[in-house]
Amino acid sequence: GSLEEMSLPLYFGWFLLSSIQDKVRCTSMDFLKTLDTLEAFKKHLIDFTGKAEKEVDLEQYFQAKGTLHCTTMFCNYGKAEGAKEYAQNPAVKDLYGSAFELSLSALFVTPRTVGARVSLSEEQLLLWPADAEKAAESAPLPLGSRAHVTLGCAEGVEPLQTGLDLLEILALPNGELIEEMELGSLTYYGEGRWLLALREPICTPACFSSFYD
Ligand code: ACK
Repeated sequence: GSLEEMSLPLYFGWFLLSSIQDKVRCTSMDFLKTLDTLEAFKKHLIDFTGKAEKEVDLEQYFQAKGTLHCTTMFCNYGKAEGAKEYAQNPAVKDLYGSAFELSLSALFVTPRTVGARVSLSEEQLLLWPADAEKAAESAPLPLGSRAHVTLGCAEGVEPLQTGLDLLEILALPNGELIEEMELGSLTYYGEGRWLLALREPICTPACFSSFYD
């Protein structure tokens, strides 16, 4: 009935501890600041601006989107396909409210979004919907490939885009290794798509819970 549907959240996910959120935001800002100054980035500026001569301030270009989290299942209060089944999954019920440690293994930037890739453990994959990667237009990607934390979106872009951008990057066979930075190795995938594989993944405590607007 409709009352039952109402009790489903907007989404389920892991919510980063607030003290770590600041650390992650700082790391991402540092990365954007550095990327902005690289000659290799300037060479491809047109991907972001549409004009070769125009400058871009990446820190201003992206807007933060609420509390940092990694969405497992977007339920849209029960309107999304499979929402009810997900909420009834025994793993979801058992692990609801539990603490986890998430591993952020890469940062990525496109003209639309900036995000962190999340590498899920076997246990965390129990909470991952089987069809999350179906949105990829490429050949199927491994379960959990889409897992991410949205760090910011360009004007007019919805956070839904971040996971799609990540899938798009992961589906590309080979990027161009640009340089070894302090944080890790930076690869360019064309069309303004950049990925920094972190030398040391950022480990962050996170609570598996849900969000109602
Ligand atoms: O950054 P995100 O993972 O992308 O977190 C937000 C959250 O749900 C609330 O909007 C994500 N989201 C929105 N729509 C969808 C969708 N259709 N499929 C998967 N995730 C979605 C969004």
